Amino acid sequence: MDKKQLVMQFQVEQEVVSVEPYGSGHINHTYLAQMSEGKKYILQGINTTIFKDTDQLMENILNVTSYLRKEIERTGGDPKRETLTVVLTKDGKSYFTDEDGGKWRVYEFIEGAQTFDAVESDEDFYQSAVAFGKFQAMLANFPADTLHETIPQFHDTAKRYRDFEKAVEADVKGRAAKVEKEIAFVREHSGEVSMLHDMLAKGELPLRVTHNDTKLNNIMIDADSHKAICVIDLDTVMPGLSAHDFGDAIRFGANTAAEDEPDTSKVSLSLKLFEIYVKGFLEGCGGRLTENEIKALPMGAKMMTLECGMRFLADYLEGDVYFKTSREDHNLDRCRTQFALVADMEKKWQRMCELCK
Ligand code: ADP
Ligand code: GN1
Ligand code: MG
Repeated sequence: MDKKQLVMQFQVEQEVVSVEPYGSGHINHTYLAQMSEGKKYILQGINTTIFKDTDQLMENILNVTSYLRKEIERTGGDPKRETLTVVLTKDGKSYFTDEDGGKWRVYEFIEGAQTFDAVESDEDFYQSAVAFGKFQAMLANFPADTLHETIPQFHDTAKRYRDFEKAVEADVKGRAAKVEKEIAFVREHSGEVSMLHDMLAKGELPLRVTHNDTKLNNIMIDADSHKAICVIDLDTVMPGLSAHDFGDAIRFGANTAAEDEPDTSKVSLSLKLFEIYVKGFLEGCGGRLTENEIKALPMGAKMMTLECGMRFLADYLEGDVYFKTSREDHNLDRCRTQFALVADMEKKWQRMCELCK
């Protein structure tokens, strides 16, 4: 079905004029729909290879956004701009299934705000930290047992490591020989992959409702006030660790190079941005984090970076089937930046820990 027709399956206002690819997410297929009198919508083709149960996925998103909407109203905010609004289909469903089985959803477009693929100002990064911290704080009393696990063991780094080893073993594309150095790097770190989950198992870290994909382009920054107004990409909101939300944001935002920079000499951890994010995140969490959680923040940054690197490398070995790629060796470049960042974090480890005190 043509994209314009898809948009018209939903309870939209005005006639659709154009539908164009939009954004730089790695997972879903995102389009901007322009309507006849200026209104806009986001149309998304849901990646059903990754999110296998669309009913459960959309139930999570409806539950989380309606909970947030009430919290935002209660505290005097504007729920139309501060959380995602799902537009239902004409027959009242949260998504539409096309004739090929493709699943589509529509969101209200958040006007006057934008996402960034790199930090352009310290203040914006600080604001994004406050907003992700606040997101977690707002969901502190959300009934976690009503959430479906949209991707099982999403940030179970030890499981990611086992999956990685399976990909090396299978070597379906015959690429393993080319990446011996990277494989060795992962193996050198295998002793650390279960540290945070072990702390969770021992009751040293609490399980919270977390976002789990806190990269900078999953937050909308207001064009006028430069405040981070809305956390988006809610597909992976699940019970998780605060250190992971903190860490994934550092992995992406406090790297001095892009996630897919081919020249790894440009990669390093900006301690300045790290410090800014610590401050903003703790402020946003509003004093909720325990002493152990604060101590675990540097480990969260390192593990999210290592885990993401392993995932990129496993995907490279499996033939680039998970993350969207737009050039040859794209996943390999991505994995190399992540490992260079882990190595730089190790050099700066003491300072990172001091900054979290
Ligand atoms: P993915 O899971 O593929 O990362 P996202 O949900 O993050 O998909 O969407 C991709 C991009 O589309 C975002 O980074 C953002 O720029 C844009 N976007 C998504 N939802 C909205 C929205 N409701 N309003 C405005 N822009 C949006
Ligand atoms: C994916 O959807 P997107 O592009 O925001 C991925 C994250 C990775 C990230 C790496 C559901 O995030 O886990 O950290 O790419 N999301 C999923 O850039 O796997
Ligand atoms: Mg995204």
